[in-house]
Amino acid sequence: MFELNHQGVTLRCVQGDITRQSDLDAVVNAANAELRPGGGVAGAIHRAAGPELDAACRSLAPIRPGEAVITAGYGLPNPWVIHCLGPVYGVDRPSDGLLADCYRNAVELADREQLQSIGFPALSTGAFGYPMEAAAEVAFRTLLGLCASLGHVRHIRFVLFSEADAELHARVLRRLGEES
Ligand code: AR6
Repeated sequence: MFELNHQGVTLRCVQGDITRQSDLDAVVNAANAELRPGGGVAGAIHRAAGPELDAACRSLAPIRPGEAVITAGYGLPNPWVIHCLGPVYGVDRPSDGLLADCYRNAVELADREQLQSIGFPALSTGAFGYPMEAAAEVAFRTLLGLCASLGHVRHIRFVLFSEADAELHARVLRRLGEES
């Protein structure tokens, strides 16, 4: 676990499962364009949330790379889910700009909804093939740059599936935090 406080916002990296973060107002889904259950994070979120989530998603789909939409959490322990479509690395271009859009749009949507806490998986780093360290740099640069403008969001948690990914994120966050 690593935590950094930046302009009144706490950024934290933990190893864990995004569907088991019961103290967060919202978790982010690494969605597909149709917002359907799939593999990885999307499969886990839809399994935990139940069929009501799939039904709620139909009227919101399709979404474009970089876009974020919000639904209730249904069977999840969180009241809200923010669904983001990350870029397929090297195919949806510019991949870094579209990945930054995901983080910006998700956290600004949470802020508009007056949510205080949000949890992210490492968007695009599974089926969509984005290299983990480069993705972490984009994520943290984007979020650190937004902290000063957030009125409600106070806690941003990165939930990484493996200990190695959590350590990598902690290292990148520490470095970028020192630079900013
Ligand atoms: N909690 C936290 N992290 C997880 C979990 C979990 N339960 N499960 C996987 N990860 P991915 P993408 C990590 O593939 O690359 C889906 O099929 C995983 O190790 O879920 O944005 C959708 O339907 C990886 O580091 O998302 C889309 O079609 C990261 O979460 C497509 O995959 C993201 O992996 C989206 O691909």
